[in-house]
Amino acid sequence: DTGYQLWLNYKPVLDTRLKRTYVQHYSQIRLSGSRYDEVIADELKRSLKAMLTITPEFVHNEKKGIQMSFCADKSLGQEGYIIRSGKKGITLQAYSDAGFLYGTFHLIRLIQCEYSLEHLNIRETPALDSRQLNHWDDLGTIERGYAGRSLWKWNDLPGKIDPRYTDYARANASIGINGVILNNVNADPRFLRRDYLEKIAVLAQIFRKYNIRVYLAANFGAPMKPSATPDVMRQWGGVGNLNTADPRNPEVQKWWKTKADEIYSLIPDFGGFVVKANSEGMPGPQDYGCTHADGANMLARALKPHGGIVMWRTFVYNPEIDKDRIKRSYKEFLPLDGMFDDNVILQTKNGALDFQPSEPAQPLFGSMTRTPLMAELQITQEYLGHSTYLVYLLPMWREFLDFDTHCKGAGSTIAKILTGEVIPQSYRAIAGVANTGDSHNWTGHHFAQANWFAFGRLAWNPKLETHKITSEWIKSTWNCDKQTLKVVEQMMMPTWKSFVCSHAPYSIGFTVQVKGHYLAGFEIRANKEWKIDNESIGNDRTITGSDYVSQYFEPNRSLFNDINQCPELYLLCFHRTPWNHKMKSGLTLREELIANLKQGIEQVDRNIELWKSLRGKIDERRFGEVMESLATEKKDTQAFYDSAIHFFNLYK
Ligand code: BDP
Repeated sequence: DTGYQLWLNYKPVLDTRLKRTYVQHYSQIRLSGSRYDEVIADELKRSLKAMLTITPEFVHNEKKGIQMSFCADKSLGQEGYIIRSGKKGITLQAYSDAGFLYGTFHLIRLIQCEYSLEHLNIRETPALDSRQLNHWDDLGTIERGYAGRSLWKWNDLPGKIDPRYTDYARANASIGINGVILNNVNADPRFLRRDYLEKIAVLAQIFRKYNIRVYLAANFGAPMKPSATPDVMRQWGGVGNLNTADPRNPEVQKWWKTKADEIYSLIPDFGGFVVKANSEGMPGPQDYGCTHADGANMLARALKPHGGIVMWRTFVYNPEIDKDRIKRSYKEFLPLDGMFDDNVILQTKNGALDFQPSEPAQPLFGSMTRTPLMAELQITQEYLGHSTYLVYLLPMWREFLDFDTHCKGAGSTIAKILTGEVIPQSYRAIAGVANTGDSHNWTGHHFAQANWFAFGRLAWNPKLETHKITSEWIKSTWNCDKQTLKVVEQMMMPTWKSFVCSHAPYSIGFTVQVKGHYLAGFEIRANKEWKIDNESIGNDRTITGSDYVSQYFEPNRSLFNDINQCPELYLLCFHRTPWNHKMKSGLTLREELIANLKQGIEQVDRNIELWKSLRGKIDERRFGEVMESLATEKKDTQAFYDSAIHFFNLYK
């Protein structure tokens, strides 16, 4: 077993009683006549053959087995479905075509997870409309990608089609992902060139079969001719013929309009653009004295006639805005609230710093009330051990989604903000920076597949229980054996916390080397990005410090401001804390921090033992590969620990 099948690793059902019931129900299937019938039938044939050794019969009128049909329940929307079981069999109903696609994967999951078919009464609608994977792919390589090269074979497209594109789409559809941004936010303008658009159209055609829309990251400087492009874009050059990308310039506006028309002529359901502008050297409207809103609106107007959207990123940290980097994005974007066109949505990272192992939630969530905000999470483990470490990210995302902003009183969690329950959202969306590549198992580490899976399931339903997501991943990826389930879950669940404790404790900020973001870089980061000396450690962001706390609503502001009430997970983000500060554990900060640094090593040691206990229960290849990853993780985590201990011991 190579891991290529991901969680669509259809295995024979071993329990004979269960198998009999499944066979009874799944042998005859009446399709609904939806646009997705072909892929639905394909997936059912493939999965039922592998799991039940049957080939289902697709019938027309029979009233037994599985019956799929349209229903009049409008509240199911574009993608929702109902599954019920009764005496006559199982019904799958939907109001719109895509409901059958997602409902089918649910039906398959019932078998994969060996659920009972009795009294099924399932009603599912996605809490977020747009659930996207952001690929940070360049033309071949992947920025912050740790699982090989890009999945998109640009040299082969449009003529030669890798079967992997379909498998990628199947995997995504099975967890509810319905949007794919094909390229890096540090966008190479060439993706907007005709020859690339033709290649992209082929991918769009494959993905469309699985209800997945294609989007592109657009470079704001694209309309310029190569000789006119500013220094920051020298590495690429524009792909247009203009001397400027000024959003007020009619020629520029026309260029984008024509480009949008061209894209839609090739890809009628194109989703839109994601844009990283005036951030880390990328060109943007501020180069011409215009605001982010001016820039976003100009692009939005080009897409508007076609129904496309602009996802404008808020990841900016212009040093002129504030001395404290963490405050800059909020300060730049909040004054623009209400100035964006109605097809612009701001894409905001979970934290205000940058995808750190732990961070308090970005205070823009809840603060922007007249502009839709979508969350950007990072599935690829840029700051969390790349694809070497086993770190399960679901607990981290849970922490973020459950973060109570208090923007409209207690219970104004980020999850509820995203779903529009707190502030109306005209677009409800979430994106995850993909961790895929062309390695045989897609994600490098077999366990990193779980992060892709969990992201999709969470995007569909941010309230879905952690244990449910985790156990379903384990059962459908590995097997349904009780011990496997228990042991694998035991391995996964503590890893985020142990990683935080051992690599970036109490939300201190960056701790890794500037290049690579993997090896320890305490010396380089400390004093430049955070403070440490013999008395104390951490950043003073209280009211008397940088006053970052004031970007939060009460009571968070006061809680975070008070060293004795601030959640310890965020302590060093908000407080310059004396080493002898008493922690809840009764230990001093120094004692606890030092003791906790060992958690990484202890966790990997425990995981090695736990994994060994599964020998024989897991196929040999994956067993061995995970063992190898754990061994490397052990070595690297030890090296990290040695650097950390050495560093912290300099201050006492
Ligand atoms: C940082 C990454 C960098 C990305 C940037 C972004 O190191 O590769 O380009 O975020 O999100 O975390 O724009």
